[in-house]
Parts: sequence; C-alpha cells; structure tokens
Amino acid sequence: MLLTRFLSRSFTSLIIHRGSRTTRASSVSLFRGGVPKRWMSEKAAMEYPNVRRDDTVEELYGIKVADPYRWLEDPDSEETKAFAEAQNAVTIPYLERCSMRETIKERLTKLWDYPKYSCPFKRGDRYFFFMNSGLQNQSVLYVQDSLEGEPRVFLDPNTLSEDGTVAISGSAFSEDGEIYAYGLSSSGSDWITVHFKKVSTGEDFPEILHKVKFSSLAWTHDHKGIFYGRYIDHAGSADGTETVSNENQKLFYHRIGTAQEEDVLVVEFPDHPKWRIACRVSECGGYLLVLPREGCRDNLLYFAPLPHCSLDTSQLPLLLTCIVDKFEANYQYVTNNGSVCIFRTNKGAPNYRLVKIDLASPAPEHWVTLVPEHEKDVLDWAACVHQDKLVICYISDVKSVLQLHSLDTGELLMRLPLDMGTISGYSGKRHHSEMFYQFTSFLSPGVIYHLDLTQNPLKPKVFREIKIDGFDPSEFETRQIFYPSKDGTQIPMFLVHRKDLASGGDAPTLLYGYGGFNISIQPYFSISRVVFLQLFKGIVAVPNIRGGGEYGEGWHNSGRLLNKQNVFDDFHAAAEYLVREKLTKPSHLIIQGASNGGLLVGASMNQRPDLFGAAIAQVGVMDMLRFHKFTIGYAWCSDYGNPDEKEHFENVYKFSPLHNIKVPPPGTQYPATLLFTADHDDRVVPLHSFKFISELQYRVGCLSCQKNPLLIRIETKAGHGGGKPTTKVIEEHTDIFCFIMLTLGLDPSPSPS
Ligand code: X98
Repeated sequence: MLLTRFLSRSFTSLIIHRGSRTTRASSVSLFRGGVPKRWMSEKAAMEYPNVRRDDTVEELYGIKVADPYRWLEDPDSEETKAFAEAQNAVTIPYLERCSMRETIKERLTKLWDYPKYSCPFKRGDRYFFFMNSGLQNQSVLYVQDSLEGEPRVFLDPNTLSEDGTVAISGSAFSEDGEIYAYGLSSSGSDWITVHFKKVSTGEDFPEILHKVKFSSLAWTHDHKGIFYGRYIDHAGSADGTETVSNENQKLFYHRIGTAQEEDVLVVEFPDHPKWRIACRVSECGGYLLVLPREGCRDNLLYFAPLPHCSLDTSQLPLLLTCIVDKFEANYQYVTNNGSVCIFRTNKGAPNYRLVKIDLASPAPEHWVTLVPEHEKDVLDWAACVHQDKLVICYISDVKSVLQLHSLDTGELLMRLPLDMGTISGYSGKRHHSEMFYQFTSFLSPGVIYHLDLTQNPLKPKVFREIKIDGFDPSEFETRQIFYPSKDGTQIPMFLVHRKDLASGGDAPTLLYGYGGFNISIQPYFSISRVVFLQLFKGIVAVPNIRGGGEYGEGWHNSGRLLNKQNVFDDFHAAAEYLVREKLTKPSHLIIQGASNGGLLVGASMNQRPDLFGAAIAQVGVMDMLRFHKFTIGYAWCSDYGNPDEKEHFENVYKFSPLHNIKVPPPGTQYPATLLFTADHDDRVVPLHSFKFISELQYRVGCLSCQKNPLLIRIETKAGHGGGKPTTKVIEEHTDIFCFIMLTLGLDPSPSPS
C-alpha cells in the first residue's frame, strides 16, 4: 500500500473503513470551544478536532494580523498530517451517516456509464481520438487508419497505474504524425514527465523529461525534437506535495533519442524569475514564437526564425526579436503566410480582433486588422483550415457562435448552425480539407460534427451523437434570464430544471459560480448535475458573474483587482433573484465553486451567511494575504492584486475568507459547509482550506446558533482536479450529494423520472 502525505503511521489510533477507502484517524482530541462561553450551546451540534493555535502575528500596513495556523503551511510536518487525519475522521463518518449513500452512488455510477468521445483529429495519415467507455478512470487514445477503419488502442493511461491516478496532461504529435510527445501527471499534480512514443510501433523512446510544468510542447518541423519549459533550478521534491514558488522557467530544446542532460537552453529571462515561457512553432515551421507571461492575462511577444534544415544546437540559445515588450494585452498565434502572422488580440479591442503582424516589420503602427472587434460578441478563438479559411468561434451572450471567414479578407462566409450551447472541441489544420467540432450544453452530452470543406454547398454532418440511458433531455429545460446586480448591472444566468418543476418555491437549488481570470462559464454537460435534477427535483443555476470573459475584457476588469467585490455582489444578487422569484428559499440554496470559485464561496458565506443553506468550496483560495507565496500563486496577482502593496492588501483583506469569519447576525448561522482539498494540489495548495476550516470551526463551530456542520474532506493521491480518475470523481460527487441530503434534510425521490 502506498503511504501518502496525510496518512502517516505515527498518529493512528482509530481506523475507519469506508467502502474501498481506508482512513486512519488521529488521536488528536476533539473540542467544542474556542469562543466565549455565552455563545456556546449546552451541547455543540458537532465536535471538531482541537487544532492548536499559536500566537503568530504580523503587522501589515499598520494592522496586526493574527495567523494562528501558520504552522499548517508546512505540508510535511507530523502535526499537519495529524490535522488532516483528524479532520477526515470527523467528516467521513458524518457523510457515511447518509442512509441514501449507496443509492446515490449507484445512481451516479449507472448514469456515468456512457461513452465519452473527443473530436477525431488527423495527424500524418492517421486519425486519433480519445474515448472513455463509461467508467474507465482515464480516457484512452485510439488510432485508426481511416475514419471508417477499426480503431486500435494507441495509449491507455489506465495501464500506467492501478488506481488510475496517472493521467495524460499535454501532448503533441510531430508534424509527420510519427512521434507522440505526451506529458504524464501523477496524483493530479501540475508537474509532468514528458515521454515519446513511436506511432508505427507503439514503442517508447528511452528518455523521460523531468521538472516540466506549465509547458508548451512544440515540435520543430524536421520531426527531430521539441521546445519545452523546464524548472531546472527547482530543488527538493517535485511531486506536487511541495509548496515552493515555481520560478526561473527556461525554454529548452530536446532532441528525440537523447538524454535530457543533453538538452540545450533556448530562451531564458534571468531578470524575470516569474515569467512562464509559452512557445509555438509557426504552421510553416519557419519561426519560433515566444510568448512569456507573468500573471494570468497579458503576454509579451518575441520571435526567432528557425533554420530550414535541422536545428543545429550550435545556433542556440536563439536570438529573439521583440514585438511586444509590455504586459498590456493578450496575443495568440493563429496562422501565418510567410512572414505575415495572424494573431488574436485584445490590444485596442476589448472584445478581441484578428490582426496581421509582418515579422519583417513588426512595429505596432504597421499592424493591420483582419477581423475587427465585434461590438458585443467576444472573439473567443480562431483557427485556419483548408488553406484559405478561418474558423472563428464567438461568445454571444454566453453561447457559442461558429463561423467560417475568408483568411484573405476576413469577411464572413458562413455561420454554422448551432443550438444554445458551447463549442467544446475542435480539430482541423490548415492543410486539411475537413474539420470536426463538438457541441455541448446543459442537456446535451455531446454532438460531434464533421464538415467536408470541399463540398458545395457546405453542410455539416452529425459524426457522432451521445445519448444516455436513463436521461431524457426532453423532460428538462434550460432558460437564460438576466437579473440586476447590486449596482444595477444586468447579469445573465442559466436555469436548468424539470419542465414540470413544482411551484412550491423551495426547490433545492445548486448555485454554481466562478467569477474570475477572464474564464467564461459557458453551458456544458455534467451528468452529476443531471443526478441532482433527477434526485432532488432541483434547479441548477449558473450566473455569468463579472470577472469572467463572457463579455470581453470589460467584464473581466469589472470583477478583478479593486473591483473584485462586484463578483461577490453578483453572486449574492443571483441568490436574491432565485428567492425573489420564488424558485427556492435560502435554506434550500446550495452554493458551489472550485478554485477561484472556492474563494467566491468562502467570501459569500462570510458576507451573507443568511442567504445560503449549504456551501461547497472545492480547492479554494482562502488566504488572500499569502496566496502569492506558494507554487504558481504569484501569477494570480493579475486578478487579485499583490497583497504586498498597500492598496491591494487593504482590498483583499476586506474579503479574504480566512480573515473575515464573523459571528453571524442574531437568528442566523453559517451555511452547512463542506470544503474539499487534496494532498497533491500544487495549484491551490491545501493550506488555504486547512487554515480556513480551522478558523471557521474555532470561531463559529461552537456557537449555540450554529447547528450546521463545518467540515473538510481531504483527498489523497489527488490534485486540483485535472486528470482525476473517475472512481475519485464519483466518490466526491457522492460525498457532495450525501452532504446536501443530510444538511438540507432532503428526501430524494425513489426512482428516476
Ligand atoms: C493558472 O494558474 C494557470 C497555470 N498555468 C499556466 C500555464 N500553463 C499551465 C498549464 C497547465 C496548468 C496550468 C497552467 O500559467 C502557462 C504556461 C506558459 C505560459 C503561460 C501560462 N490559472 C489560474 C488558476 O488555476 C486561473 C486559470 C489558470 N487559479 C487557481 C487562479 C486562482 C485559483
């Protein structure tokens, strides 16, 4: 048995068995109090681990900020391990109390068991696609010689670990389609090892690349090697359990068939340790485009010509020419004709445009707009297909719009018909005369379309459509409504529910939000939400709150830095709308968010404990004064501001979940709370949730008014979410639904309808 970070032997006194999971509970004692006696109940609703508080205090800009759980920032200390065990030892038995647990898990498992496909994509003369037959922990990569040919397994990650915790994370075929470079992540970490597989034989090359994270994999067109990003200076463990800041990424060139030690440095920026260096090899193979990024929005732009014959390592490091030297906009390479490159950018165009930049005269005054910014819709992405066409995907009032344009003039040629939903997948290359695209929505598990661009007239054909036994989409409906936020801004929100929704005004409602990083929360299919709709006859509500990218840069800006409070206000206004419209009531309203959305949930429960019955915060950012000190956290200053600067410190201190836990107003209590984190989450390190739950249990857990539980579930051999095996995903959803049932007192209907 593998021992993982939070399962140490030294603190065990009790073993709790839970289905296939075995957890050891620590001998840490349970407590009922940390607050004045007058607020304590005769008998506390819950007993929580007695977590040591120390007297750590820091003075920041004249304010004394206590940090009594600073010691929980050390992931390797025995005391932190004991803490995690003790928390799980409270949470797991609580969740197991749910009498419907097995029924819920069975329902989830049964409905989850449908095939999931990616778009096919052509590399060399072969087609590839990912497919999960239903309950496989990881999707399998298949190869076929033609679209009608018999698929063969090319790479099955399920064979790489017994428990499905090794996942493919990032990959790229060589231009001729003969070698597959693929990243493997273990236990959900952002670290990957890069491997190379010969396509014709399925054999792996002997070398493995280590210390790779946040990396592009870009092949030279001689098929001889890749450019990739490496943290060569990173010392200590690199398995995703460590919290040290990721600095000094450098771009290397690896020649296939050689050892990593022979890799040569291509680009570095020693004066800028926080830059992550993305790169692309142009479609023609003639240029390396280098796109450094410091935060999570703007990037710089450099290029270097690549030699026509093989890259001679004596020509490295490359001499770069700078095109953009200030972080003030986004640039994404789309395609090029000789030295004229097309980029998607928001430079001077908050809704994005396509611009031509001639590398022979790259100064901004020579840039030419190819597709101008749309007055309302956001140009989300663009790709070149069939030599002279551009596929452009817009976001229009949160829904996808897919169009073909002329590469030459930028003019619109055709709009591809789509229902209300999202383009979730695309494949096609400039030298291909066909393309595939995948559509999804709240009620559509996925339709893959094939478009033959040689036909006239052009007519997309359904290539594959997924139907799920036990789920009839016609019984449900999706509506998009708009509601006013606190400052009057109209916010869109999707509502999904049964057509025959009961009109009692108390439907269990799952309110999901994200609100940050220019990320658009478009409609997508989630079988667990279907289970929620079926089991609880509930409503799924997804507001597109500010901070996201749904309406371009302006929408993002109005929810970041000093405007971050708008994000929370938009979310609270969504809840108020649902109550005002008599769709639900606060005690039946569940808020859910992950990552930046976990911060949203943490801040919301502090600010409006009266408005929600339950709060589920997954892998959330909870300590807004110290997030920038761990792994990639510094990159989020572009949304949150830098807490080391007075103005931003004062801003984040007002909403930081850890620093704003208060005794709730009379007659109210905190919502039933369930936090999730995982031992290999090296994106949002577990200490955020550890410190937040400790403070919450201490300040609120023993108040006489606080009947709702305040719990944390700490997963092992898991990370931020990417690559999580199906077994663990189903387990997590089972926990969530059991928690909702137990805390909202719901009685699920006995059979699906
Ligand atoms: C990030 O932190 C993104 C981190 N990230 C990168 C780059 N590549 C990645 C590849 C895989 C996974 C993460 C990656 O920055 C990258 C590489 C080269 C150049 C530029 C970028 N994100 C935020 C996040 O996870 C929001 C979305 C992406 N957060 C967690 C924000 C707060 C909580």
